[in-house]
Amino acid sequence: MHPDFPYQLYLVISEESCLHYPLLTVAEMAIEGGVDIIQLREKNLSTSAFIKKAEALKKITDKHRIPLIINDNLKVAKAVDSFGIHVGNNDMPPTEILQNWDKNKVIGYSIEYLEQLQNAQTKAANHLGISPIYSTATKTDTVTEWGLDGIKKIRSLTQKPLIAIGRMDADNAADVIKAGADCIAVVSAICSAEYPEKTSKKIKHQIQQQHENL
Ligand code: TZP
Ligand code: MG
Repeated sequence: MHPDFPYQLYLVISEESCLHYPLLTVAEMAIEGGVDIIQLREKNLSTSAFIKKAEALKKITDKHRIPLIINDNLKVAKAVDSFGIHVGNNDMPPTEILQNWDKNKVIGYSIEYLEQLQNAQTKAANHLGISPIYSTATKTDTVTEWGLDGIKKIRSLTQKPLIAIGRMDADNAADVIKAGADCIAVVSAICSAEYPEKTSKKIKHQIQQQHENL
């Protein structure tokens, strides 16, 4: 476990990705199964609807004492006083967030190109998403597939906490941790599962077992 990011299984959730139960139900089930940080990623909501959903989800994350991250909307993040925010390469840059939000807030930044590791945005971020490890139908506007070699490469170039995202599941989680990721972020494998709690438990078990082996 990375000392600056003590979370191993990161759920990235949207209403659209939840197939069998409403978002709040999936979130509760996933937490029961071992998810230890949650990001709300809603791409098609108005800011006011996004805030409403974030408020409802924050009640659950607060109850379970786990951090809530808001995807790509500083207004929403501020409105619900979330633990942090996650931004991509084409979103509000981390340097700007630093200037406009409390200094104790946590900023995640997605790495799509190796060159980003040298920029001021990576420096300003607290942790990095490696995006995507494998191509996925959940996000199609991506640049490359990092694969395990990409994780190893990025691991050799930065000490920051690394979160692997993109088609992560119980079958590939251990290899991704072994390659150098600190945490696994999941959308579909959990949100579209018939038993989100059971699936989360399985993935968490794979991650923990691999961390113990390292
Ligand atoms: N960023 C890179 S891949 C991705 C995001 C948000 C989606 C991952 O979704 P899934 O369903 O876990 O492959
Ligand atoms: Mg984005």
